[in-house]
Amino acid sequence: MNMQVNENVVIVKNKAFLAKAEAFRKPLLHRDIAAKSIVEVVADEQAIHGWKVRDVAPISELGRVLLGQGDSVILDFGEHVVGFPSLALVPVGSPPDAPLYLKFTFGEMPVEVAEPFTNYDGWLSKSWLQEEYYHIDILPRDLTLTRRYSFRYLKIDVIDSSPKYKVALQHVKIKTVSSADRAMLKVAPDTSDFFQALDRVSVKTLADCMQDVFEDGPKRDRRLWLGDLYLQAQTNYETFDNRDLVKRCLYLFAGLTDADGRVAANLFIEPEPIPDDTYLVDYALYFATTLHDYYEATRDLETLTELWPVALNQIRFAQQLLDANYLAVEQPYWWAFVDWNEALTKQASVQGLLIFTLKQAISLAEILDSDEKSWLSDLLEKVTFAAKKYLWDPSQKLFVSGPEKQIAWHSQIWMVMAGVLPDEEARDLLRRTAEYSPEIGLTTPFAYHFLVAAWLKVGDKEAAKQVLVGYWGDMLHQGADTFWELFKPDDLSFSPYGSHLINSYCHAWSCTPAYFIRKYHL
Ligand code: RAM
Repeated sequence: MNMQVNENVVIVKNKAFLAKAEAFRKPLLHRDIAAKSIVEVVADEQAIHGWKVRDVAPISELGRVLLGQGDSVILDFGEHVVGFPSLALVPVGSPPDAPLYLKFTFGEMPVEVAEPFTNYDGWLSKSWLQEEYYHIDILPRDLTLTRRYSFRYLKIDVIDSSPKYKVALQHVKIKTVSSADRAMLKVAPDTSDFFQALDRVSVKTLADCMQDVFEDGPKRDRRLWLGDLYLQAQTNYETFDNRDLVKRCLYLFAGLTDADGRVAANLFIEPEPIPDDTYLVDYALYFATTLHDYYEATRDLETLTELWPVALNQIRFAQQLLDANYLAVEQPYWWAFVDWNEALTKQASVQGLLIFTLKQAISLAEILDSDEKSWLSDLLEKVTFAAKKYLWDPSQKLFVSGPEKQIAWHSQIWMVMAGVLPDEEARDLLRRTAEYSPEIGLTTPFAYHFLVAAWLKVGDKEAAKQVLVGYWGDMLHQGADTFWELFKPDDLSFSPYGSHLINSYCHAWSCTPAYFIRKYHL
């Protein structure tokens, strides 16, 4: 053990765990993908963010496109890619008498290559916006970009050459990186064409987020978040089944807890794994649920035994946030995630997730024949009683949350996931909620995932399918070739960060249709 003090938190490094995580680090796999076509982005009110892409010429024409001062070209790679782009630059005209000054702009979505990033006024750092300026002193030149980019569209602007020469581009391609091995991809089930398309895009989303760890998004934040990991791992078992990567991620979190044993909500991976100083109780509980699923998928008793105390500490963390009545207490700081909805009161969701987690922990305690089982069972009884007594509104027949007794979709979903009502009543609850249509609704695929899971839990496959078709299918209709971080069908520019330019459009927590379709044979 080794104690390291971050600005706000003491980190307890478990070197043995970190060494295990390192041992499961594998070299990334590569593919070379060439740009597919020359395109333009045109304004279109019907298209998402107001821009659509139109083919201009096949890529074979690229060598004939001469670019001088102020000229630009947009290339479409035909699919979402993550990796290191390269190209050859050839001068045409007089000998180059001045450096070539280029700008590269990368877009997962058309809007990113259509609108200047100088328009960006969100609150996340603009350094996430993918653009790069290059001075090239010597031509011709084979240029490989040194940063990793995540995109489908690449815009190249010639800011300046000189009046005496222009430049032609050749061999524009990318060396992709991923830890998803396509050869290991399990065969997709025999299902409708539409569900196969959903599955394909989900698998692609997951593959592009599978890097040295399960990243949340290869464009942004490019790091390991526990909530995302929970859903990625589930989808991974049904698709690439890269168990070592899940194991690596679990050991990374377990190797970097704080002095109370809490796992951070996310980890930075380079130059070495570093926990962020953000502790979210729901994300901490997902450590236990991810471990539960990992054991279910692998029966790896050694890992379960080693990481079990870490999982228990996350339950203790949640327990500390309960009041005398065993109710989760809303905190005045960012204490739980649940969804990007500022108006959401998270009490009932966290209460439900704690119950859900306790049930899984008890099943693990049984496997391990652990003495902690009686403590966990006692806690389960108390938090379940509290949920039914204080959070159930018998007049409205809905669960309420927080001091204002807020009615949110999330609270109903999490109480269903918790199984506090018998299945039939839980199904009625979901139907009633759909009719009631709470003002506090879901904003992310992360939250919608649990809606689908809740419908499946109460045995309503049709309703689950409708969410997949209506929500993820809507993204598909809007042109998604990987699923997005944020999607509000009634507000297509929605972003919790103040600008949709910074949203991630290939986001881990959105990859779960493949999980549902494959696991539940939808
Ligand atoms: C954002 C990312 C990430 C998520 C956190 C809570 O930064 O979308 O995936 O887990 O929020």
